[in-house]
Amino acid sequence: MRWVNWVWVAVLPGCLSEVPPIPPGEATATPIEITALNSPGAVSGSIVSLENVVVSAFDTYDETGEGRVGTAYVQEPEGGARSGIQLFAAAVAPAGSVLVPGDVVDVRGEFVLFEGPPGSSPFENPLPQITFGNVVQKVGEWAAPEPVTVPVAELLANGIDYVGSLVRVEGLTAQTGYERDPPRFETEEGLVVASALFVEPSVLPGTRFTSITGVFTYFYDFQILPRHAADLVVEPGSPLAERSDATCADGADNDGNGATDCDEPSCAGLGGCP
Ligand SMILES: [Ca+2]
Ligand SMILES: [Ca+2]
Repeated sequence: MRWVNWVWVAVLPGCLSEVPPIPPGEATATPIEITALNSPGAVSGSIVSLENVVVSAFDTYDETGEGRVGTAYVQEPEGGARSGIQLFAAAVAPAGSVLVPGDVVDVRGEFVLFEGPPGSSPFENPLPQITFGNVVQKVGEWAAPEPVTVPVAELLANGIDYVGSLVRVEGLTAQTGYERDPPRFETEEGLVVASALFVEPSVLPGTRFTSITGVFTYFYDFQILPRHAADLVVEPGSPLAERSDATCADGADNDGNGATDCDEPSCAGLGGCP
């Protein structure tokens, strides 16, 4: 019933909230599955289309101040290994639309195995993506994708199988803080947590996480990209600075110094504090 979706989009310009929900992965024959693009034999440079794939993340966070926004991450509704791919410089229609997790989209564009920035060392693991010139059309809304829980050892050993997918990793401890520069932190377990989509500056060396959820990707090393504060589940009692909207409004004395939220000098202007 694909035409129904297009009719709705056509008659409701600017009213995306009224796009009726459709079950992702169900409506029409799919020209290609993302799992096929993540399998050996996928041909870099081919023009592909995806139908009824689900948005897991959309980058609106400029971590370097250089305009690094606009990449969308989509996956097959069932999720899991090899189910996701990134849409570099996503050209979302209608122009200027912001995608959110759970948006259902059709995509047409050039599939490439990106081998690294021009003039730089080539990637050890070419990164599958749909690149410049893609067209991303929102066709519906569905539940936000659920992450697949993957042991950190499996992620580090077979990371390429999870690139583009929404994953959840349990039992991690920060080895460094989570800052803008460099835009990442590293864990004692060897996983890089990068701040391409979001930063939580209250992470400290020694902060323990019950779990971290995010899109998995590769840029010279494998990285998980949390999307918002809820993707970082901090183990109760673990050290955390109070210097973010989340930690300045949680009612907790996160760093144990006797000052809570707006009583903390470092919370000025954060989390609703004056
Ligand atoms: Ca607090
Ligand atoms: Ca405190």
